[in-house]
Amino acid sequence: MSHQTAASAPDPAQLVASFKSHLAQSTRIVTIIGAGLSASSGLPTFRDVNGLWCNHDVFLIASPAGFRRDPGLVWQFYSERRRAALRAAPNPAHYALANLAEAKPGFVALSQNVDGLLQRAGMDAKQLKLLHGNLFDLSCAGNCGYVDYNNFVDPLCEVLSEGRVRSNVMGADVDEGGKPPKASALLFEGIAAKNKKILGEEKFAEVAPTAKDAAPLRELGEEVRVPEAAPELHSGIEKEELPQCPGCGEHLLRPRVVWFGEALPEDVMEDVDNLFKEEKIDLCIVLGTSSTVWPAAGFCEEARAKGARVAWVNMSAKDCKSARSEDWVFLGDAAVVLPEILNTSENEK
Ligand code: BV8
Ligand code: ZN
Repeated sequence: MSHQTAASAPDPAQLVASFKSHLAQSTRIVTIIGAGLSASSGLPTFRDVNGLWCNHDVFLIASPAGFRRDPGLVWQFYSERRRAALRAAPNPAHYALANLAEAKPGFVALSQNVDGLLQRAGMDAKQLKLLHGNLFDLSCAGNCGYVDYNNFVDPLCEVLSEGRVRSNVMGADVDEGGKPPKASALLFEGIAAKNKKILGEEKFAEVAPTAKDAAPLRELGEEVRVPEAAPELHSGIEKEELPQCPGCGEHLLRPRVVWFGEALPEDVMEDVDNLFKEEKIDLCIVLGTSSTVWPAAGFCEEARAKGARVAWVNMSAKDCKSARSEDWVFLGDAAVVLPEILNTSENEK
């Protein structure tokens, strides 16, 4: 773990000590949580997989439009993430936060994560605001009001059973080096479909693309996006094969998560607004997030406006975007950093 304030790199021990003494005096503490918290539990972040799943743009899949267009594909995406989260376990950072919440009644976690690991680490639900929903709650896609909380059934139906989903799942073939995923069969199909359309059947047969054709895509790194071709492809899963809403019997069930373009849960946003309306906030910990998705990306400045000192915990300095000289910046794995900086004597179980 390397520590620094934005300005100069003071002595690390001194930095941890100054953070711990401020933590000890703090009563109202807010932590803004992202996928980095669960990285050490083996769950890939959105960054790790380059924002791609089966070479589909995650932002397209995690959207109402994506669900209307191909609910089968979207359910494959979430079914895989449910399975991965069920198989994962909370890491020491989840427990350190649950302990802090128990020790500090004025602690609130604003989590963008939908994996359920903080709940499994025993964090009190009153102190945990799930900004983007929960993979294990299901609701009616037609909004008839039906909700199935804490549904841990896997697979939810035959068509979503393991192995029925295309070979590579979100981040499945990301090796530890964090290199972006290799071009999948889906991508090859996509390129093929595109070329067949452009060239026509006979000409295409001659020049069908090979793995070599897709190789350059991998080298391009971060800003790679799915080539036009892929969107044409369809999961081939019929609506009848997917989880149906038992409430109205007319619509599909959907994962009760917040998709891009959808508003955050009203009750949660009310709590968040009150949090930033009420009295002073002493400390804001920005944990394992790239601060790219709104409105969560704006909460740090709202906490700062309420007088909070800010501490950043992230693997990459680059993602401690609006860190200021007086902030604490702890660079490293959350599962290592948090237990160390949060274990002030009275917080110890
Ligand atoms: C809305 C649930 C309006 C589903 C998710 C203002 C400006 C620009 C755009 C917008 C704007 N306002 C709204 C938008 C649009 C959009 C948005 O923000 N787009 C972005 C892409 C620019 N926002 C929305 O659409 C929101 N809705 O605005 O509605 C509205 C209002 C009224 C009525 C109707 C509509 C809804 C956004 C929620 C989308 N759902 N998730 C699902 O999970 O599938 S977002 C999803 O992506 C996550 O929940 C999370 O929020 C985000 C990923 O971010 P991170 O968690 O930070 O993960 P990331 O991979 O990016 O980074 C990982 C970090 O961890 C890195 O920093 C890395 O360095 C670090 N790390 C890695 N390993 C470790 C580590 N750190 C420590 N230890 C480690 N081991
Ligand atoms: Zn319904």
